[in-house]
Amino acid sequence: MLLNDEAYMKLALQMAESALGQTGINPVVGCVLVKEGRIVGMGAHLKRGHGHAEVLALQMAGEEAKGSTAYVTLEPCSHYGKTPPCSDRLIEAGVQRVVVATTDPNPLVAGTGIAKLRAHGLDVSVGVLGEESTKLNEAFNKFIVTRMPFVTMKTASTLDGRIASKTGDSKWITSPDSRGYVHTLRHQHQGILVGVQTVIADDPLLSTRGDLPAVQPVRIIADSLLRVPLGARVLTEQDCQPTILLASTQAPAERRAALEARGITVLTCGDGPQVDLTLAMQQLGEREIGSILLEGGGRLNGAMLERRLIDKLVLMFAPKIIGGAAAPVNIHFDGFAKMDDAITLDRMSVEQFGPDVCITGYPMYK
Ligand code: AOF
Ligand code: ZN
Repeated sequence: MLLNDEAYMKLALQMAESALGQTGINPVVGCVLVKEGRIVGMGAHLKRGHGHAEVLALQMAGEEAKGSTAYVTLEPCSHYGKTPPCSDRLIEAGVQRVVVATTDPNPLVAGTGIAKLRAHGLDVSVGVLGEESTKLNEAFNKFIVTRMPFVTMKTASTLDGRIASKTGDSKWITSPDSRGYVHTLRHQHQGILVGVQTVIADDPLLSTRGDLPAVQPVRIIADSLLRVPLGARVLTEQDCQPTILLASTQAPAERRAALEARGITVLTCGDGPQVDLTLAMQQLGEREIGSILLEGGGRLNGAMLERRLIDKLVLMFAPKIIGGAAAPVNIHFDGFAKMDDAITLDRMSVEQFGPDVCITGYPMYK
């Protein structure tokens, strides 16, 4: 490892990244303490309510923290949350220099942690690998400011955008490698959202089933009229996470009562024939679901995109062409009249999983 600021920050970022998916609405944060060319402490925030990265690193360093440099992927906090302020702890421990990747957008912090450190004479540098840290906490960055969940839309389709054949056959479109990545994505989001039609058609379990155990997301179904079959696996197999249904006031009251009697949460999202998706996202945000993986079907994907509720797209394409005017597509909505009106992707990247291509990008709404 090169002995410079970026190398130590990279180490702190790696620790933070490894905790993605297990901190709930909290950010992932890593901290490395270095003194006279030796690493004397390391820490990562692993769970909401548990120790912050800096505190854990300081505990490891003990007396050696005095005179050290702290590399932290997020501005040390300055507020009393579930834990006391990290900036105070760094000051008390006698840390001399603090290198921060990025400021904390939490309105309770937002620069005050850095200001406090400087006011106490610590030398603070900000912006080392800042972009990397911001990307790692993209969900936290949105949620902490807007209280709306960060939504990633994931689709798996043929090259011609079909998510099933004209007869409804969909097993399987993408390769095991791609499906493995999807389980990682599920682990990294607090909730997983599908439309009721997907539940009726596929009876999915909506859990993470990768090679290793993982954190299970809350299962959310957009089901305006509460048509979900009572025998559906998302309702009967409750050993993963709870299931939340998003319904409208038009859903039959007795159906709702039957579901609630089984311990299923039903959120009322508007009075229309279809769920008010913006209201639904607000309500999920109020329940501290800060990140959601949207997994279809095509109509729900389209409706979420039209309402500008999608923050990120992960589009997987298998090298297959199935055709069929009746075959459902990955993103289904009325569409725009002009090419100029199209939603374009920002910061696009392309990866390959087995034979499949995976395009990731951020929609730019006009
Ligand atoms: C840090 N280091 O490791 C983390 C920080 O409820 P609490 O006490 O856990 O506080 C959560 C807030 O603290 C969170 O919204 C974010 O602003 C900051 N997270 N700060 O200095 C850490 N996890
Ligand atoms: Zn803190």
